[in-house]
Amino acid sequence: MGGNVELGGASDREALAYIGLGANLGDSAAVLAFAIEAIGSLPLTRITRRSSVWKSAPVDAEGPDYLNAVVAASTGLGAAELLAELQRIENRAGRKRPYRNAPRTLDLDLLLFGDATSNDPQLTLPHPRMTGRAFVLSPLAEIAPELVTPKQLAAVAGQRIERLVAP
Ligand code: PH2
Ligand code: MG
Ligand code: MG
Repeated sequence: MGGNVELGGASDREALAYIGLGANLGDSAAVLAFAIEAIGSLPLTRITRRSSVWKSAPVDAEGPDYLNAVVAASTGLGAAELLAELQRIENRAGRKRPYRNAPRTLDLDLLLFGDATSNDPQLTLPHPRMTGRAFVLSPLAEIAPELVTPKQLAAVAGQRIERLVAP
């Protein structure tokens, strides 16, 4: 009973997970709404906070502007289970993976899972690229300002992003 948050299986403890959402193919606003609903409907899981929808220029990627958001979810799932569920939701949204950073109907990235750290290439925690990206930091700062420093935000100030829709 108790102990640290498990990366593997469901535990008797809840973890607060932060999930980054991105989409730039098809009806991205509708897909983000679908994804937030689907995350909140996962077993043992509820959404505790959701950011606005932000529009951002592609970073290290091609195609149309992205819509991005971040949600916080309290979950009794383990990190690996949650990741598998997020990939199932991506697939339900028609996600294809023709090449790295290809335009996508839906991308769900596990950014943080409590205070867990992991070097597993399938699930690195915290997410290794989250701090370099305004499309993660701006919505994250909206719902968890204590997790983002002014210095981190200043470092990505050159990346074009605009807040679109209040939560
Ligand atoms: N996701 C990427 C690569 N580049 N750029 C923006 N603006 N938003 C994203 O969600 C995004 C990206 C890889 O997952
Ligand atoms: Mg991503
Ligand atoms: Mg991803």
